[in-house]
Amino acid sequence: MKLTTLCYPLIDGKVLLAMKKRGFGVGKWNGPGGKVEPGESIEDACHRETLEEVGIKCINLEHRGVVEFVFETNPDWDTECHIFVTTLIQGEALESEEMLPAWYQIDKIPYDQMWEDDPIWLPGVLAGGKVNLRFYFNSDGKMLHHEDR
Ligand code: 8OG
Repeated sequence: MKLTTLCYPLIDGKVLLAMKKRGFGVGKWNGPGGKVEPGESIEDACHRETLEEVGIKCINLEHRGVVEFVFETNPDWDTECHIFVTTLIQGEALESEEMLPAWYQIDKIPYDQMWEDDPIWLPGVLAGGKVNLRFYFNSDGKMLHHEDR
C-alpha cells in the first residue's frame, strides 16, 4: 500500500489548510501532503510536500499517527497516511499550482468541504492527540465504516 503524508501547521490556535486545485480530492480542504517517493523517509516527504504545496518550511514535525484509507473498488488509491503537526514554521503560506492555502481558527474548520472522515479524527489530533484508524470507502468515494488499526 502506498505511503502518504499530511501536515497540519498549528500556530496561535489556527491551522493552515489548503484547497486542492487539481487531481485527487480536487475542491477539498486538506493539510498539505502527498506521496512518499522511493528512497525518501516519511518525514522528508512531509517536509518536501509542505514546501512544494504551500511554501512553508517546517522547523519541527510531530508524528501524530496513521490514518489508513481503503477504497474497496480502487485499490490504487489505498494509502497509509502519516499525520504530522508542526508548531514552528518559516515563511508565509503561498498559493501554488496545486493548492490554495488559508489559516482557519480551530473551531471554524470547514469540515463540510473536507474528506468525510476528517471530522472523526482531525479534532483529536489538533487537540494534541494521536490517531490510528482505518477507513473504508465505496466506489463513489463515500465513507462506509472505520476501525482501529
Ligand atoms: O499526492 P496526492 O495529492 O494524490 O495525495 C493525496 C493526499 O490526500 C495524501 O496526502 C493522502 C490524502 N488523503 C487521501 N484520503 C484522505 C482522506 O480521507 N482524508 C484526508 N484528510 N486526506 C486524505 O488519500
